[in-house]
Amino acid sequence: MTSIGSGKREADAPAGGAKPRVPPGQRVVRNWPVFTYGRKVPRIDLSQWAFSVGGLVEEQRTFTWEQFTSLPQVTTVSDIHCVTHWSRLDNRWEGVPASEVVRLARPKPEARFVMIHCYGGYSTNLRLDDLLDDDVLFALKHDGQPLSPEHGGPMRLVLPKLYFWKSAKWVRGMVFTDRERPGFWEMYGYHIRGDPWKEERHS
Ligand SMILES: Nc1nc2c(c(=O)[nH]1)N[C@H]1C(S)=C(S)[C@@H](COP(=O)(O)O)O[C@H]1N2
Ligand SMILES: [Mo]
Repeated sequence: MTSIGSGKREADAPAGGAKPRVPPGQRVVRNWPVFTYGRKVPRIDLSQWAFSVGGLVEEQRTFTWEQFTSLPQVTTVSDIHCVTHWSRLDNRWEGVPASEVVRLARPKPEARFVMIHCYGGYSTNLRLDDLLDDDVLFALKHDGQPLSPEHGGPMRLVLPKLYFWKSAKWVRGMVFTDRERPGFWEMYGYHIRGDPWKEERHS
């Protein structure tokens, strides 16, 4: 699992073959860049906001903002690794564990993949087992503040183990499938999985 509760350390590779803190080809930044394809920030009124879960599940559901924010929440601390070579360490996230949403949806046995859909049209594909890691959450807050609109507010996915393009902003839906289809960046040549430790940048 990726650095839940990890302390502050320098980016250098420790001696003796232990895993370095930062994946190959990454540079640590202190600020938090905004990366949005097309630069348009969707504005979603909370009274209109909805998150729907469908596809190969036993329980198709649509959560209103009140319903979603009433689900159990957790706090995690994890690192961001963007495929454009910047990393931001020790981000404190609060939100609903992805595993909780999956548990409520009860995927069918053949559902091994998920497509995440966003307000504004973005999408990204994931393996269900990657979504189920216990540091993966649908985040509502970052470093103690509600997520700002440009960083995906009111709610975004955070999946620290993969490059940050997988951490979809302004999530509005999740569809379970039995076959893997490419999402937005994956169709334009980004890697189908995107593990930063293996430098899975392009396909
Ligand atoms: N909906 C949506 N989610 C998105 C993107 C996007 O353009 N639209 N960009 C992705 C990319 S490429 C990155 S690096 C991160 C950037 O998140 P940030 O702007 O909060 O740093 O969001 C990811 N999630
Ligand atoms: Mo990115």
